[in-house]
Amino acid sequence: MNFYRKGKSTNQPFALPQLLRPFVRLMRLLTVRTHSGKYTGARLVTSSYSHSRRGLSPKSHGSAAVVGSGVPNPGLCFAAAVGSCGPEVEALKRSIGKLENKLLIATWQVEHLQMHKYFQPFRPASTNTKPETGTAPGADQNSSEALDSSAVTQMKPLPPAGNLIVYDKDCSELFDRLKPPSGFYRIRPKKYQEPFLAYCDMEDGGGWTVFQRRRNGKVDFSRDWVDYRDGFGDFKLWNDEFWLGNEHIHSLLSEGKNLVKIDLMDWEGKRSHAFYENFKITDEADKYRLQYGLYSGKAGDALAGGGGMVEQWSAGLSGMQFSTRDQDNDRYLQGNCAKENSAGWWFNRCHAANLNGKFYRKGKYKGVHDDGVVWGTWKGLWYSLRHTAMKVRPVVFLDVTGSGAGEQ
Ligand SMILES: [Ca+2]
Repeated sequence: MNFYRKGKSTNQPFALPQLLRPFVRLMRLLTVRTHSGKYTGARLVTSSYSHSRRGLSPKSHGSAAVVGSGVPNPGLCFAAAVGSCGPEVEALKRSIGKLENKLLIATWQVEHLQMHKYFQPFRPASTNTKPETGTAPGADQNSSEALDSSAVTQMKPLPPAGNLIVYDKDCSELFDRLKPPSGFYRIRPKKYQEPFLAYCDMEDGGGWTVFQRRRNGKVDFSRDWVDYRDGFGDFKLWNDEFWLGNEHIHSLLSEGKNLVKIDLMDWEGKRSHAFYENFKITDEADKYRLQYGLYSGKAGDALAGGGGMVEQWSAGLSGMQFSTRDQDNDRYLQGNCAKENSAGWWFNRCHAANLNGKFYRKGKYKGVHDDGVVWGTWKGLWYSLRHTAMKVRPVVFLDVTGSGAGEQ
């Protein structure tokens, strides 16, 4: 085996990585302890091998202490006296343990940031809170209207996602605890789960965890199963579009007793909404099947498929599994609704509502399929909406704060 670099520095061994240094120190210490026969303190830790060999005594250690050319044998200490190698060995072991933990956390951080493409550096708090806190009570409607209507130009950075300690299982807990401005925050619906970033809508009564958002058509929603499962989009700016991910949505909604609000806006700035009680999706094994309770609101119950029995039979989404262009779990035998509609969604044969559809840059559209961002009971199947959001909050939260505040 060749442990030496090729090229000009062929006589130089590899430089040891920083993280291995404690191991090397440990090995040196063990060797020195064995050869000298007594613990002589920190001086020996920094000694070279040749230095420490001066203390060698065949009488005290026997021939086993010398290995061939005089290279120390680190195995001796482990074999003979691993428990009595002195407090510094224990200290080194502890520092190795700490370094391993640090490495683990850093690896997790990098993975998390990569997953959410969250490479925005830390911003001072003063630039983050003003847009929200400066809003007078009662003017929320206007400010959010203004924010929405200038969707393309609004590119303010959001509050930083905070440190690694995650206290809140969803945005409603965060709202109760801190009443922060709207933005992306880390939440953890289940204790055993890794935290993830979610957009918290702290207006409209506050405490909403947003799991779907369309704003400007920048993000392509025609994607594969894995993307819809894990989540995609941008998780950084006020108007970023995203799908939180079926796995996250499943854990977020799994306790039931929630209220999902669907916010809609057309290309003239008119808004509407729909509420669904006890919105849930099952796990991946069951293909994230959709279940929900009572509807209320102004936009119509498009998830039920529309008015008549026939429509409900073919377009009602209750009980439907999730489909993507690469996983056809719909009830349309002749084709793949997800492919036809450029979206991952809970398709039947196929739908009267599909908020993940193709983003048309005006309301009415024409096409082979009704593949726009559609809420059929409000604007019909051939009108593609400009803004949508699907967000959830516990039902109990509604009772406490009396919500509904922001609805028109
Ligand atoms: Ca099919």
